[in-house]
Amino acid sequence: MLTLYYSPGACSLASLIALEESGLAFEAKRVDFSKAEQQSPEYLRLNPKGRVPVLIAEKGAISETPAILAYVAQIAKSARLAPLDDLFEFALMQSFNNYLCATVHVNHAHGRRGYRWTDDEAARETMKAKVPQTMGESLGLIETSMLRGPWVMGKDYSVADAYLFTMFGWAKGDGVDLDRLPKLGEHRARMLERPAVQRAREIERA
Ligand SMILES: N[C@@H](CCC(=O)N[C@@H](CS)C(=O)NCC(=O)O)C(=O)O
Repeated sequence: MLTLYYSPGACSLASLIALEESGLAFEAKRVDFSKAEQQSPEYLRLNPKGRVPVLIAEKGAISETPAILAYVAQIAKSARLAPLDDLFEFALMQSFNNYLCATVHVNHAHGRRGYRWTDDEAARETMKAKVPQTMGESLGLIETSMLRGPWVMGKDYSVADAYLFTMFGWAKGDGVDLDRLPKLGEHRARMLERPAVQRAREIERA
């Protein structure tokens, strides 16, 4: 049995959606950030990074969203959550997911988690003020050059869609002008129609 540790509103939503899409049996365990549970000794034993998500699989723990998404897609082959038969297309999906992980997510974190990079309060405010621009630019690049449509990889849905949905869900709160991202808005609407997405959001709300 797989166990996913998640926190509502966090990037772990992408992994929750992927697991719901996969049809695999899994348990979702909530990590309460308001109680700093991600820093508890029990949680740090599972994921010493002190972050969500972490997926506990038979052989051990997997952290980092792109790794979890690729693993889920690979072990649930029949759910067709990645272009598993085409190594080049798979690499492109990984390229997309890593852009979300290493650039888009980091842009977002500069707004709420600036203390990771500086102790200087004024510098943190400057970083925060930059978020609408950096998030707007990176999502703008996805809108114009990376999202093939209707899904990220073209006609076939993949775990990259779950990840994009999660990151785009932060855009409004980050002060991004959503009117400039119509394709992403349509992608979000398509995602919201998927039963797996609805179930994952219910888990977050419960
Ligand atoms: N690169 C990691 C980032 C994980 C991450 O930063 N998760 C955030 C939530 S979106 C977290 O756990 N934050 C808790 C904290 O900073 O204490 C991934 O993609 O999984």
